[in-house]
Order: sequence, then structure tokens, then C-alpha cells
Amino acid sequence: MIPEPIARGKVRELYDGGPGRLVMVASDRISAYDAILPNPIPDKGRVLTALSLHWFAVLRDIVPNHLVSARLEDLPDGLRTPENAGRSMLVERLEMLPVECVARGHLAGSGWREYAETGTVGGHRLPPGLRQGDRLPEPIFTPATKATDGHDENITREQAAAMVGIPIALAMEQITLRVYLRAHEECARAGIILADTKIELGRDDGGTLVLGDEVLTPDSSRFWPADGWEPGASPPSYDKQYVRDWLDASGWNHTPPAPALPDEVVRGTRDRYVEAYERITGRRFDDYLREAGVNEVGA
Ligand code: Q0N
Repeated sequence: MIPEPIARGKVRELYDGGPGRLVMVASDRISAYDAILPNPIPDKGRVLTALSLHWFAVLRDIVPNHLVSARLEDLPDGLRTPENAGRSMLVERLEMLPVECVARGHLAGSGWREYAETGTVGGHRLPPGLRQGDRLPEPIFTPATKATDGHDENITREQAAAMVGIPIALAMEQITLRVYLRAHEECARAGIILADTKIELGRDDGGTLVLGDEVLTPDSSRFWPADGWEPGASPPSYDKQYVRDWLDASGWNHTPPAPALPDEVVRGTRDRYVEAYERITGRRFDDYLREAGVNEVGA
């Protein structure tokens, strides 16, 4: 019997994993312009899980993480299915902080919009004359909260401190900036710019801050190819630009339901996700699939 999720995000599900544990399952659903597209991108959830596992290992000396096991054999009955191979993580149940931890090294998204209006991002005053996509003088911590409509709302460091207390707010900021700096360095070696990233932290039983959720995936971060973008325009996202370009050309007005993607766009998008994994980790995605036990036909 397949259990019901205890929480369902746009693209991931969270299940009970036994005492003190949860199971996170990453689906192949893809969102664009706030809508879930009708067709999945084959293996997208596995690519994102593989990337998270890579980053958890790379970041281990900066912050402990919630991963207990990514082996299918370790999942509880009902979740040990071929479909879940390579896309599931057994994790430690944490008390999540109510603040999304964002680090930005380039101006994009809501950071760019806020700067264009006010000259500041999350209370940080930035130099005048920056263009969309420009690198910041140094990375900044711009926390956010989930607004009631499900969107993230940027808050100041002071507002974050009022929510979690000053010591935790300072620790959160230090961890987030260290994670960004380390990952930015690793991505640069692979010819990829990490424009920004969002991490989620929680506390374990002992009160230690622990890295949760997924980390440094295309759904939580902006990855740009280091070559082939000019500041001033909207820089291409490594993975989804292909989908956005096709949706734009389709004439869809961004009101759900979104149109179905042609097979060729689905294939092209999958290729981009796999390429992102291979460039960032220096490993073959096929090897990940084999090691994760994904070889059954139709899995
Ligand atoms: C938790 N979210 C928000 C999965 C991700 N280790 C944990 N312990 C307790 N709670 C959570 C985690 C984690 N990770 C995180 N919700 C609960 C993001 N979710 C949305 C749904 O899919």
C-alpha cells in the first residue's frame, strides 16, 4: 500500500519515514511562470536528487545535513518502489526555521526588482547603476518568508532576527553565505555562474542547525552558463530557459492550464538537466542511475 504524503509541494512530496524520519520524493513535474506544466520531464527528480546528494557531501564541513540514506532498501514499506529509486531521500525530521535563507551574488529575480525600485535588496544598500544580472560587490544574505499566497516575500535581516532570535539569525546568515561561496567556486570551475541560492535550515533534537530540503538544484538556485549571457537582459537559466522560450513563442498568457510541451522540448529540457548534473559534478548521470538501482524498464 502506498502511503499518503504528509506534505505536498509543487514538485516534491514528503512522507512519514518512521520515528524521527521523513522521506522526500522528487517528482518529474516542472513549473514555469508559477504553473505546473502538463507533461513531466523524465528523470528531472532524479537529477535534482543526485545534485542534492553531491552538494550535501561538498558542504559537509560547513553545515551538517538531514540526509540519513538515499538507498532504496532503507525506505519504509510502501515507498520502496522502482519509481522512487534515485529520487528519494530518507531524512532526519527537523524543526524547520520559518525563514528561507537566500544568498545572492548576482542581481536577478525579486532582488533585481527590489533594487530597480529602491536601490536596496533586503535592506542592503547597493551601488547605483547596477544592471539586471550584474555581479554584486560581495554576496549578500537576503532572507525571505513564505507569504500566504505561497510566494516568498523578502524580509530584512532585522525582521529575520525578530523571528528566530539574534544568535540563530547570525548563524543562519554565516552558513548561507559560506554555502554560497563554496558552491559559487565549484560552479565557476565548471563554467557555470551560481547567481543565487535558497537553502532551508532546521534544528535537530540537540538544537544544532542542520541543512534540510534539497540543495543547490535548478529549482532552488539560478545557474547561468558562464559564456553567452550579457548583463542588462534577463539572463538564461541553465535548465528552464528552453521551456520558457517555447512557452513564450506559444502565445500562452501564463494563466493555467499551461499548454503541453512537444516531445522535442521535453527531450531538450531533460538533456539540459542532465548536462547541468554532469558539468557540476564531473560524473556521468548514467552512473548515478546505475548506482541508485534505476535500471528496471519503465522505472
Ligand atoms: C520540511 N518543508 C518545506 C518537500 C520539501 N527534514 C525536515 N524535517 C521536517 N520538516 C521538513 C524537513 C525537510 N526538508 C521541509 N516542509 C517540511 C519544503 N518541502 C515541501 C514539500 O516537499
